Amino acid sequence: MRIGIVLPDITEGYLKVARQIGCTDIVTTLKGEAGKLPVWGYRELITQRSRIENAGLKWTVVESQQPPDVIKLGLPGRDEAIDLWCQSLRNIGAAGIPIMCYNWMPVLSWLRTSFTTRVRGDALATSYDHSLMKNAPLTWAGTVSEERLWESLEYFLKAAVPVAEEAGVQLAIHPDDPPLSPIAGISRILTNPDAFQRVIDLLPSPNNGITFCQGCFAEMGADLEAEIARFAGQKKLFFAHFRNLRGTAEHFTEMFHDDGDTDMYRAMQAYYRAGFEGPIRPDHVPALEGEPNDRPGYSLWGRFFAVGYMRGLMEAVEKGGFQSGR
Ligand SMILES: [Mn+2]
Repeated sequence: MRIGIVLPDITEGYLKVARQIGCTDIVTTLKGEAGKLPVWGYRELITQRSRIENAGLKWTVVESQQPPDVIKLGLPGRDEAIDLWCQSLRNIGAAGIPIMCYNWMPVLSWLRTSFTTRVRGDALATSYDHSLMKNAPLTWAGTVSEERLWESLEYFLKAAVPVAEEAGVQLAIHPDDPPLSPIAGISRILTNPDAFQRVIDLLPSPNNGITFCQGCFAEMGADLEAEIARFAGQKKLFFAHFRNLRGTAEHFTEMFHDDGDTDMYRAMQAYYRAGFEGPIRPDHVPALEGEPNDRPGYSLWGRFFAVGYMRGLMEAVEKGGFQSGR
């Protein structure tokens, strides 16, 4: 298993720090929105890859190179947008970056109702309270049904998966966060473990798989160990987000990694047992005292703490022994 990290920027200094705390992989994107002009250029990708590799790290995952809403909502113009997105995908593959993490949440993306919820020591965490979204007005997209989103996803996969196969890129779909449907009139479809099986079965391919966002699966109330085994067992778990929280999909707070409802040791054990060897990164973390909370969930010190905790868990699992399912 490889520990990846999202950095505030791909600078020499941040790359050094990533190595110093024991990360091996970088999860990042390029500037600009995918599926729109300009397409991500091959040379731009290569120079960024070189910058990361020259610092002793590996660029394993592109996240989030989102298909734009015109694709997710199936609006006129989606064919052109898919063509552009696939051009970027080809360049990503040609540049040797193996995994692309994307989601199917149009308009709202990941959603919280607070970025200032107090957790341990008054660190600032993100939280979601569905009761606060009950009166949310419709967005510009109006009402969007689940059927429409399944149709648009299938349409997209039929175009993108063959390109991904040719380009040698694994497409890893991320769950809806929170996994509730609808919110503000917009349905969500990746809200339970079986929905991921449906995506996998829609277009069976070694390049069509999932991002196992442990936080979202926990919000779903899923049996994490069973689901890790289920998807890793099919070789469809390409990338993992390691996250802890307290509560349910309707009302939860994102906690420090060692302070939530999930037994993180058992979760880590499950990845090992399933033979997962891909990249795993700490997901949302609280902002600590003394650092800005301008990118909620992505503050730096909280992530450093999470990486140290993950390395501790990995050492514990490795030394404690585990039964490999391989
Ligand atoms: Mn996630």
